[in-house]
Amino acid sequence: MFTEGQLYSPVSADADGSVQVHLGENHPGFKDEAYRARRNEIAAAAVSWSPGQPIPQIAYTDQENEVWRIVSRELAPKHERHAHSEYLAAKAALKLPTDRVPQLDEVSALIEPLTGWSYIAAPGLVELRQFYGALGRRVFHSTQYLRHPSEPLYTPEPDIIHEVIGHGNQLASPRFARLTEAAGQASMRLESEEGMQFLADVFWFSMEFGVMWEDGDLKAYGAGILSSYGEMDEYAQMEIRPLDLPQMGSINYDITAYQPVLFAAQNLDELEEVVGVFFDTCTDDSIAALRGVGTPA
Ligand code: TIH
Ligand code: FE2
Repeated sequence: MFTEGQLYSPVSADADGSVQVHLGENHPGFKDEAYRARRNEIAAAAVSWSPGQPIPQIAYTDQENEVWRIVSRELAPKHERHAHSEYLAAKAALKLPTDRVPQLDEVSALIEPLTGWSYIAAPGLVELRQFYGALGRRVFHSTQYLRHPSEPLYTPEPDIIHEVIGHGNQLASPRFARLTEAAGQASMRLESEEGMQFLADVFWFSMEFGVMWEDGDLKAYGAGILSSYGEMDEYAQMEIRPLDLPQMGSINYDITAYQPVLFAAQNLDELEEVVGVFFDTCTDDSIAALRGVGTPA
């Protein structure tokens, strides 16, 4: 469960159709009027979109494309050094543009032939059940805005760089795609809020912030590490624990800072055997047992 901060800035839509994104005081764009107006504009496109319509096209500005270029350029050598080979192979197969922000339907057209996933637009936070339910159908809800240009190396708030460079490259791997889909399908079996939260937390410490041993080195495969060139420099120095479902599903964490505790799989087979089998088989009852709150005998 996360105890500090909120992942996405809240979005509100008025009856007159105006959409507002409420950036917190600590957001680097809080005092930047032009950035705020742009966030409102991009959120409005997603708010007025509905399934079946063409994905909103965003005319990215030179400054936004520049942020994408800077982050792509900084991430490239760090991926080579620190990303797990499964992610690197998927990234090489996907071939995202590095010089400009892609449209979400372009991202879908690249991923679909590889693993069948597609991207749809989200204004910001998507309710847990809706987000995971879509994962179960191989659909990824993605924001379309970019992080503030003053802090390209890390943002606590997921942006299109995180969703596409982090998750998109990951979802281009059949094995990571399968794990993600299994998490989505698990959500449809769970009725309790506690079960749903536990699932989301196991997902956080695997597909978002997972690390894995490979040839004696600790590599990253989590999308949240792989979209931040700041966090890529730090993760290997954090406290590294072996995979442990009860811990992964219940420790408290702060989403606004580099993750100080990470869970490492021995290899991809172990990730599938522990986290994959959990996603494939979990029920409200099995999660209650993992949480140590099983029905008394
Ligand atoms: N911290 C990530 C980044 O800077 O790209 C974004 C996030 C991933 C998961 C939570 S926040
Ligand atoms: Fe994410």
